Amino acid sequence: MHSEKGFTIIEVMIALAIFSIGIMAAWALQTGSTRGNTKARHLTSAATWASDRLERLIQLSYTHADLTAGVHAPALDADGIDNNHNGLIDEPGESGPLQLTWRVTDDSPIVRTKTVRVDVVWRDPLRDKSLSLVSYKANPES
Ligand SMILES: [Ca+2]
Ligand SMILES: [Ca+2]
Repeated sequence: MHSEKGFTIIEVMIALAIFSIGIMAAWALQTGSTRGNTKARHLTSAATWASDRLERLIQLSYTHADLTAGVHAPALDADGIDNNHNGLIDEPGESGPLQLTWRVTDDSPIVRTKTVRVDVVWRDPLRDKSLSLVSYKANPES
C-alpha cells in the first residue's frame, strides 16, 4: 500500500512561498525603519550644528570678520562641524553630506542691525535637504 508520510514537493513549495513573503515583509519594515532613523539623525545633527553656529556668531563683536555682509562658506575641513558624521570635526580632507554656510545682511531688517542666517544642507538618499535658522544682531555703538 502507498505511504502517506512526508511532504510532497508542492507542499514544500507552498510553505517556502509563504515563508519568503513573510521574510520580504519583515525586510521592508526593517529598511523603512532604518531609513527613518537615518533621516531623523541627520535632521537632528543639522539642527544642532546650525543652532550652535548661530549662537556663536551672534556672540561675536558687531564688526567681526565672520559678520561681514555676504555669504560665508568655510572649507569642509575648517568649518568646525562634523560634515561626514564620523565623530571627528575638521579631520584632514574631511568631506561629507553636511554643509554649513551663513549669510550676513547689513542694515536688515532695520538700520544698524545685521540679519544672520545659517543654512545647513545635507544629502539624503533621495534628495538634498536643508534647514535655515535666522537671528539678528544690533550694533551696540549706535
Ligand atoms: Ca568628520
Ligand atoms: Ca568640518
